[in-house]
Amino acid sequence: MSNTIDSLNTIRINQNGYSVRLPKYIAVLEEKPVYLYDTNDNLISEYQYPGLSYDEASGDNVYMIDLGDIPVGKYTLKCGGSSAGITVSDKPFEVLVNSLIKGLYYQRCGCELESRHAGIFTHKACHTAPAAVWEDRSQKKLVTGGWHDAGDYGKYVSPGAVTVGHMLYAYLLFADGCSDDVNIPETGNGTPDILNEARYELEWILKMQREDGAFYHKLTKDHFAPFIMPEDDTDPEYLIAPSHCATADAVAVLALASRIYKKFDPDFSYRTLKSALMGSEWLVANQNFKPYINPEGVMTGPYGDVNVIDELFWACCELFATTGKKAYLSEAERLFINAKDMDNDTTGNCIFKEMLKKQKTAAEEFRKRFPHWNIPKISGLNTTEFGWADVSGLGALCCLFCLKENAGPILYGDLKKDFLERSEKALSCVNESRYRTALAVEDYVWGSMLNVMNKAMTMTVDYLLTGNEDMRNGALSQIDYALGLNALDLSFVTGIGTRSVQNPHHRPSGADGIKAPVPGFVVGGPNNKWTYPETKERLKNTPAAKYYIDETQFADMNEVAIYWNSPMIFVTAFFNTI
Ligand code: 9MR
Ligand code: ZN
Repeated sequence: MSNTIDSLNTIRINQNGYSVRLPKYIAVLEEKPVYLYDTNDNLISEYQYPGLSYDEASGDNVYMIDLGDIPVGKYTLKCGGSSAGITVSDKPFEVLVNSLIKGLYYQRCGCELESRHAGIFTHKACHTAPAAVWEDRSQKKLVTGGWHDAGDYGKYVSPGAVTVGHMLYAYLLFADGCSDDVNIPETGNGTPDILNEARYELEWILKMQREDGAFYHKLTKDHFAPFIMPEDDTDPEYLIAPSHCATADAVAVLALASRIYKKFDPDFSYRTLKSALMGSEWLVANQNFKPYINPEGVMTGPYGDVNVIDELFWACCELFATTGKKAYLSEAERLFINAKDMDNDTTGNCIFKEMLKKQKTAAEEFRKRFPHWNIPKISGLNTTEFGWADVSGLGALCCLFCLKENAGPILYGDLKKDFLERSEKALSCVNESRYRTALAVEDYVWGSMLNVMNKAMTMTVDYLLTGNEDMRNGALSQIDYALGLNALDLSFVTGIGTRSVQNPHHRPSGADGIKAPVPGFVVGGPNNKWTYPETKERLKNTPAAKYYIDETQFADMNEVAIYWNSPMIFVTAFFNTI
């Protein structure tokens, strides 16, 4: 046995259920028709067998159909010896948005999780001691709060900023889809809960700023904790090295926050803007860019990023949107243009000219030092990327939905064209997969779910711009994938679905003595690219889409992370408005 979760069921469904108003895709792995029955065992429909096709990523032979119009209710699908219960409902996405936001609440650090909010998943206040500055241990600062990043207890500025970015744009674009009451301590305070939860992280990001305006890259111990509860993890924590990428990400998200929170709390809005401006001044005055690498002796997540141009771009877009100062817009334009041709010095009068030069040198140096990282050459900003390393897409959202025509012909017209070209690629990826999964065979990396949700965000945005329903349905298929319509017959979201991940790499889930994992977490998903040797040993030549083990120790596939939850919040909030 190579994989502990091989499924014999030949019908694959969205285990959370289908919307009455949207396509209802299922996948079938048998050369037989499918029958739909109601709860009284009456046959409702028969779906012809259309022929199987070979799915390269999974090695499965499969066919997919849309069940079409079905009234709200519960049904059973049958095919050969397999059966699967499905639900069709009016609002299947609400529970998803809520539990994914609540998942972030469960990551809160520095406070107690009380049973009235956390149910059985309580813990005492954790990581409450002052942290020492790594380079000078005599300097200490109290920097509590924020979310634990993932299965570990580290807290990192860039991943946090990106996660909040997804949530704030979800609110900005789909306020009605961000259902409100998720039962967190702030519930009922007049601010929507998605913003309450995001603010918990923003308050921490504010504390990560040094007096000179720079932001520390991260706040972690020098090693990962064992599988203990967070309050038992009492070894010293450190404020580790300020970085350019962390600073630019913080500037961007704080500038964005300043606009969004203004009507709820003008003081907070002012604080975030002030901090963003201080950060941007530091960036202008300190252009000696060096990609972050862990200092000697630090073993926690690196989140190293060789390119800072996308972070600068996002920051300039948000600063312009918030302050209206033309200089930020011109700089964002120059960055957008220069990214198309980094080899020739088109930087002209760029404010960040020096920083871009340093980035070029650093990229060359890192390509030599770490050839296995496969650092690609920049050929234009990747306007459809929304991950922790490439944030160009967040800048694109600012241009497309906040600035619009005010962004001018380059950052509105050209950027939109670029975005729409890239989203066509996302859709063709969906159409090439027999499971309609937006991953090419080589895309099953550590955190493949980020690739899936990135593409889902991209197609959602394309639909908002064009009204193309193929794009909307492409995005929908990625939600289906995450919830069980996949080669593993497994929901990758804890607590959701009839066959969901049980043993995520998540310290509280492993240490709390409760059998069920903490609910509302998206795991990284199949990964046959950057795997542990023990994983290779177990899975050998298993196809990419099945390269997955639901066991705690396999962080390379089964870890959770805040920035895998948040793009799914964005997409499910959108579908919750339909
Ligand atoms: O999400 C990160 C992924 O893209 C990297 O390939 C991987 C290995 O460096 O690290 C992931 O991030 C982890 C971070 O370094 C530490 N906290 C847990 C994160 C999720 O696995
Ligand atoms: Zn903590």
